[in-house]
Order: sequence, then C-alpha cells, then structure tokens
Amino acid sequence: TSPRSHNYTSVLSLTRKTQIAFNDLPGFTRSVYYRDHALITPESRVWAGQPGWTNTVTSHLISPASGANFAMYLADLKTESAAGAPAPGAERFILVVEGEVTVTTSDGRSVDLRHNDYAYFPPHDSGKITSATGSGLLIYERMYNLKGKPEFFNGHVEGSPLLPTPGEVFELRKLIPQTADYDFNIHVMDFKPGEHLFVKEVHYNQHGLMMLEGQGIYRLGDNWYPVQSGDVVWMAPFVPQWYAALGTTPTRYIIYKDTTVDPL
Ligand code: UGY
Ligand code: MN
Repeated sequence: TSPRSHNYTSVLSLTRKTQIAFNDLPGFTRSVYYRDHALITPESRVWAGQPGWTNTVTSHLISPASGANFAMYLADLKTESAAGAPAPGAERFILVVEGEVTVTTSDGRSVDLRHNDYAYFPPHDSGKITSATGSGLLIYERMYNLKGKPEFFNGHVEGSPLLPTPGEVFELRKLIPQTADYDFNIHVMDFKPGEHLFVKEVHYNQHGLMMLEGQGIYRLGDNWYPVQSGDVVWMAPFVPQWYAALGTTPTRYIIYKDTTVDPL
C-alpha cells in the first residue's frame, strides 16, 4: 500500500472511534470561568498543602475570589491526617466522598463518618477531623452572618428525608435544618435519565454544585455544558440555570444555596 492510502485508512478509523480521550489532548479542558458562572472539571484541579492541615492536600474550586460568599473545596486526607481549623467565624460542612474520618466536637462527642455521611460545624466549634486510613472530603465553608444558634450535627444522605418538590420531578433532600439559625443549605438532588428542571431558574441565591453521579447538560446563561460526575459548577446570583439528566444512569448532584439571608 502507498503511504497515501495508509493515511486515509488511519484517519477513517479515528473518525469511527466513538470514545475520544479528550483529557489526554494537550491543552484541552472543559473548564470555563466567567463573571457569572464557572465549570471546573477534574483535569483542572490543582492540589496544595494548607497551613494547619496534616498529611492533606486541598483543591479549592470556588472561593470569595470567584465572587462567591462561600468556599468549596476538596480535601485529600492521606493516612494519619488531620484537618486544619476553619477561619475564625467560619462554619463548615463536610461530605465524605471516600474513605473514613473521625470527627470530634469540643464537648467530647466522637463519630466515624464514611461515604455519604456528612457533618456540620458551627463557627464557635470547629471540632477536629482526623483520618487514620485516608479520606476524600467535599467541604463548604462560609463566614457565619446571623444571630442564631447553629449547632453541630451529622447524618447520612439517605437518612435525610425526601422533601416535596411542587412542580418539579427530581428527588430533593436538604441536609441542613431549615431554620433561621442557618444561613445556607446543602441540597442533594436526584434525577432519572431524561428528567430535567422544569423551572428555568433565575434567583438571587448563589450555588456551588458538584456532580456526584451521572451525566447531563447544564445550561448556564447562554451556554450549554455537557457535565458528568466529578464536575463542579459555580453559579453567581441571577445566572439563568437549567439541567437535564441524560445517558443511562441517574444523576445525583450536591448543591450549596445561601438561604435565610436577606437579599437586600
Ligand atoms: O434550589 C435551587 O435553586 C436548585 N433547584 N437549583 C439548581 O438545581 N440549579
Ligand atoms: Mn437554583
């Protein structure tokens, strides 16, 4: 065969390939960063040690530097590791995505948390988080801004009741009590393939979302993004937002929403 026909064949076989490893393409990323939204995909994560943390690296995905009123980051705790304390006045929510941590409060309560367990630490009691065998945590923090009495609690995602979603089809759980003691909530939303948000939402609240399972299309402003498990989305106030779950497996995402805060 001539070199020419050889080239022709290899180009054709590339075209027929259905799975293209975009992540291996130098310089390619699905991540974007705009004034009112961002998509941060796994190949863009940058890990670093943080002062006060032991045997841990973190990757900040959203922070006040993005214009957000909260921080959202992943923490990769190795063996014999410990979390640093949050900034004075900050409250902290953790979800265990991998491995196991032990959480101890200042009044001596101690609980072991595994996959899909979560805990909330009020600003006056950041407790202690340690891991003997390693763990991956998703963490949200914000400066507490109310005069309420938020308290430590922990739970398991599936142990949190399904809530009514009038006019919508997705399944909804809220992991933080809906009282005036708390200035944000963490929702877990489940969609079957083909289900989508009915409201094409525009609202004053901010969001920090992580896709935990599945894949679909996120509309943010005028852009339509294919998203999948591991992707993170920052939504600034008033960005038009809409999601449809696609593919063959259900979508689950976790999403921060600043509630109980006067928008004025
Ligand atoms: O509660 C919410 O604002 C939520 N439904 N938004 C979203 O999923 N983008
Ligand atoms: Mn929303």
